[in-house]
Amino acid sequence: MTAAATTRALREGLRDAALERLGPLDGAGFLARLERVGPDLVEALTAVYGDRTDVHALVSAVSTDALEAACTRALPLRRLDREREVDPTWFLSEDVVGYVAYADRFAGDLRGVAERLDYLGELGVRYLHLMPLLEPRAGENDGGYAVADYDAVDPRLGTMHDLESLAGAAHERGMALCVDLVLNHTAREHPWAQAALAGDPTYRAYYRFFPDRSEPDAFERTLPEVFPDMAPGSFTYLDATGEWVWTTFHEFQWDLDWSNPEVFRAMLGVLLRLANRGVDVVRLDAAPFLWKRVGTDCQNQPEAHRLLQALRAVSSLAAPALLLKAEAIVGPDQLVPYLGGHDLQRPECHLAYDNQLMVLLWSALATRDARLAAQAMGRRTAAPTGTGWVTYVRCHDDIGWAIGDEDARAVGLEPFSHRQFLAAFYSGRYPGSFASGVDFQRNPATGDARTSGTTASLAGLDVALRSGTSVEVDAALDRVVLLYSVVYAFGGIPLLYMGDEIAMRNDERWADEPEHADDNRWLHRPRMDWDAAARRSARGSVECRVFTALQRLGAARRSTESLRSDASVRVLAPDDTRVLAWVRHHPRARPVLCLAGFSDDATSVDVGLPATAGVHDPVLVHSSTERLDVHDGRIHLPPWGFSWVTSP
Ligand code: OTU
Repeated sequence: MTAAATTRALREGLRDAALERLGPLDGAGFLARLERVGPDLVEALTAVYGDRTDVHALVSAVSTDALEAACTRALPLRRLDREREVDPTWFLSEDVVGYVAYADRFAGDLRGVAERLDYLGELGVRYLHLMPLLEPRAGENDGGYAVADYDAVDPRLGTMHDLESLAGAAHERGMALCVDLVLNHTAREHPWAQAALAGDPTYRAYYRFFPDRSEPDAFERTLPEVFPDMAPGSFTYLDATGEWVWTTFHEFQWDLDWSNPEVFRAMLGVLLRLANRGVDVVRLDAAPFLWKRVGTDCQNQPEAHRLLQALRAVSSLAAPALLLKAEAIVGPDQLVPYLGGHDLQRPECHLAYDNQLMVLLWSALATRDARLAAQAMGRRTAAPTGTGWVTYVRCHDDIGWAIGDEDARAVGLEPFSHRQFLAAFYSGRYPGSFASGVDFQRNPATGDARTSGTTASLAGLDVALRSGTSVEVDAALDRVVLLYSVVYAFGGIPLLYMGDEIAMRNDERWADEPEHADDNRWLHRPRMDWDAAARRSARGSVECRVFTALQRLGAARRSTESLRSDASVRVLAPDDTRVLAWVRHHPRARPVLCLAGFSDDATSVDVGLPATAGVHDPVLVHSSTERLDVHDGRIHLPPWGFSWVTSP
């Protein structure tokens, strides 16, 4: 049967139930969506499971799951479904700014977060990502990425009811809630894993067990190690059964076997239940790792994309308001496919992390040279229509120095030594560095090192406060704001990482908690300093300067349609190599030229540059000085300054 014929049969099969249970309007909507996404679903599941299961039965089972989920969806969420079907690019609007926080570290628990929504409102936040909040295993849990129960909230944070109330309170303010879904692995304490350990064949088939080292050895010949230092290897020996189990990350995080269609269905259930609690965006953790293939690095395999396409099809059937966000920290050519930009052009995730921009900005900051960023961002394929990036300066993870070899060579850098330089610079080892981060997971075998540290500390605030000169403090704060200016204007939902808005520095006491002691990423996961936050209204304070600057960036973005996340971006080549220049354009609005000066000194570009980007007689949108400084035929930026201009 063709995918279209299978879809027709499905539609006929579900017709009466949909109309009766959802009512004539929502029922018709469901059937219309089924008609639209059905072929994608059938093709994706056939590609993955066609040779091991009856795909027709599988598709029919998951469509029935979707109908069940649609029927139990609360009225306010069904209303959101309708609104977002009318305005499917709502999340790409110029007024969407994101904020990322651990619920406990930000506000104690979920109720505490609900009480802090006004604070987020001051920053214009319309998208709140709370770090993993489902019930983790006891003890060490990788910051919540080792889930023991997907249907319960971590009791230290509250209950499912609190999560629903928080989502409701957020929606009342036009704010969307993003929650993590850890779908590559479960905690070994999860009931599925426990049943597998006890020998239950159904659940043994949820994971990947090996009787000896032969297959693990074969895989490890091409598998990179994610945590070479704290969790070497990708397999863990089980004393209880004398077997090996696949554990890409820690030994307590067991990789699910997505080649088993039951795993797909079980995780789909988790996804749909989260959507029905009121979650708007699901962050799909470690998405590249879902499919394993011997002889490869077991990331970005075609089947991993097909699985995401299938999840997208079913979720848009059951809960059309829901967005999927890929967490794929991979190279530039592997990244765009997570947004559906591949030869198939199938809907996949709505959002993906722009880790490229993040890494390139830190590189420009260290080298005082924007050419590498321009080279790499300039050749990247655009995000497909209806999708977008989340752009960010820092997140809860380390920075992996993912500079492409080709891009480095194109601007005359030796790739390996440039990555080494960046790790050395940001750990403060490099002479003259302003940064004070630390190495994360130095790998003696490959020489690779990644970096931990907060935005402010990596941008030089600790060093500046220690040396005590106000010029250096100014420079550090200017660097923080400069990085955020790019993230607010380059294209994508800008994400503010908790504490950055008040320039919080490294948490020097990160190792005090024994279960964090071997993971220095906790250096940049501080507890919110509300005393410091209170100084955001004290003029001249560090907190006030950064907080106010971010408010202004948000306000300028909100008033500029060409800064929408789905407006096009074109990178330019200004005559000053320290300046990153790009133009944003939306067919309904005037183009905006953005400049970011990566230098301790003033920089400038030829006054003719705006015209080459379609911006004539430029007027100011926003800049670090709130002025447009044009003289002697050049547009001038102060040290670490930025400027956004448009046509009158
Ligand atoms: C993610 O990161 C989370 O962000 C981490 O905090 C978790 O420890 C990890 O998953 C395991 O759940 O390799 O170095 O391409 O880069 O999934 C962090 C995606 C990681 C990976 C990413 C992973």
